[in-house]
Order: sequence, then C-alpha cells, then structure tokens
Amino acid sequence: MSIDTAHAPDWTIPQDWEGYTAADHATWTTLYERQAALLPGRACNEYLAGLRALDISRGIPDFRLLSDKLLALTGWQVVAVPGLVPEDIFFDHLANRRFPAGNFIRRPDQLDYLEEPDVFHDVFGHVPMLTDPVFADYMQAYGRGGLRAMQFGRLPNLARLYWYTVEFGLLRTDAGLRIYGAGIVSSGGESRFALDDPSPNRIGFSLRRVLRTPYRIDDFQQVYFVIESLPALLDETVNTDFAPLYEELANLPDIPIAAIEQTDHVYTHGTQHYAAAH
Ligand code: HBI
Ligand code: FE
Repeated sequence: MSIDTAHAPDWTIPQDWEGYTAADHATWTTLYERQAALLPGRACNEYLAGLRALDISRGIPDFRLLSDKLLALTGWQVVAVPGLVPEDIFFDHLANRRFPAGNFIRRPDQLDYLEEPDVFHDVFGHVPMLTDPVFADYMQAYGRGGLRAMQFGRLPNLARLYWYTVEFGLLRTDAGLRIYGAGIVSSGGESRFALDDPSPNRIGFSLRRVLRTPYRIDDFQQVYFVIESLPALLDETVNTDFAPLYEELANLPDIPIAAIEQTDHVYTHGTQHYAAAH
C-alpha cells in the first residue's frame, strides 16, 4: 500500500482492508484506547456521540461498513485515498459528501506524530463529526467553497478556515471549552495542550479574522478559535458572500499568528511560552 498505488481519476483506491496486518490493527487499537480515555470532558458531545455510534474501537474499520453507518446517519461516505490528494479533487469529494481517508496506518515509531493524514487521523479524527447533521452540511459547504476559492485565487485564505475549524476548532459550551477539531482529537499531546496549556491564545471565531490568520503545520497551534455553536458556524459559512470578502482580503495584510486584535473576543491571552521554546 504505497503512495504509487494506481488510482482512479478521483484518486480513490480500494481500501484493501484484508491487507492490514495484525500489527496495523494493533496500532489502531492502541491509539483508539489512548484517545478514547482522554476525550470525555474534552471533546464536544457531538464528537463523543459520533464516536460511540460508529463503534470503531476494535482495529482499523472497514470503510464499507463505516460508509453504511454514515450513509444512514448523514448521507456521507468514506472513500480510500493513498494520502494527500490535489486540492480540487479533495474539494470535489467533500462537495459530494465523500470523505477521502488515507488507507495506510502510521508505523509504531510514529504513534505521536506524522505529517501525512493516515487512517487513524482521518477516521478517528474526522468521521465522528460527520455523523452530526449540522457539521456534515458544513463540510459539504466547505468543499463547494473550496472550488470557488480556487477560481478566485484565494485558496490560501480559505484553507485557514478548514484549519482553524475542521482541524483545530474549539467549541464554547455551558460546561466550558470543548474540542471538535480532528487534528486535536486524534493527537494525545494536543488534546491536552489545546484546552489546558497557558501558552496558546484562544479567541472567539470570526470568519474575517480566521481568513487572515496564518497557521503552523509542524507543531501545536499558537492560536485556537472558539465557535459559539455548530449551527452558527454553518450559517455564517453558507450565508456569507465570499466574493467581496476575497476582494477585501486581497488588500489586507495577514494578522501575525500570535497577535491579539482590538476586536477579538479573548478567552485566553496566551503566554506563547511553548512556541518561544520550540
Ligand atoms: N487530501 N487526503 C487529503 N486530506 C486532506 O485533508 C487534504 C487533502 N488535499 C488537500 C487538502 N487537504 C488541503 O490543502 C485543503 O484543505 C486546503
Ligand atoms: Fe485532517
């Protein structure tokens, strides 16, 4: 199962579930048990309910069975891809309610970190939220928006929306801040850091603000954005005309990653100690 595997024009490949070794399944189960123990009280209820509904605790899930469950819940499917796929291909899948998931699993010496999205990140991280009807619509809207952003030449801005919501988003609840981002829930270190560490800024979500804020792909985030609710995120995304927004952004500078703006709703003014030391 290598990156060179022949793929269709939409980049999908057979998952080859039968091809996983006992060690591959054991890696999944190790990661599953570690994260499942950490996430109650940290991940949002929508994520935790999704994780329970999918019943994926015992080895790498078979995408055929996973898609059957997901189709019945929200009309989404999971399709296998060899790793990162071109942006237009990725957005086209999302716009059609197909989530492309890497079919390979990390090696045992990569339990804590790897750069490419593997089956654990993609399925454990992303798929539980796709059982939520509101989030399911948000992901589809993002796929459609991605295709439009490419036409406007503003994909680098829109990619920040994906990053700070789908991958690293936090949600305000009456019980406190909760995680819904896949990059956090699939990471042992970041599922603690994102909520508990005094280092990062935690700022109320604003679409304009997020589109102007760069991100880091190689370490814990320096800023997390907190949404008020999943429906509010969906509403703002589908009811915003991005064309004038993109025009505006072309003439505005990026906001430095750790900056606090006058108009920010600040949950945590972080020390940035972690970023300074790494
Ligand atoms: N491909 N498989 C996969 N997974 C991703 O998360 C992904 C991708 N291709 C492009 C991409 N993400 C991002 O560049 C977009 O979100 C902008
Ligand atoms: Fe991801």
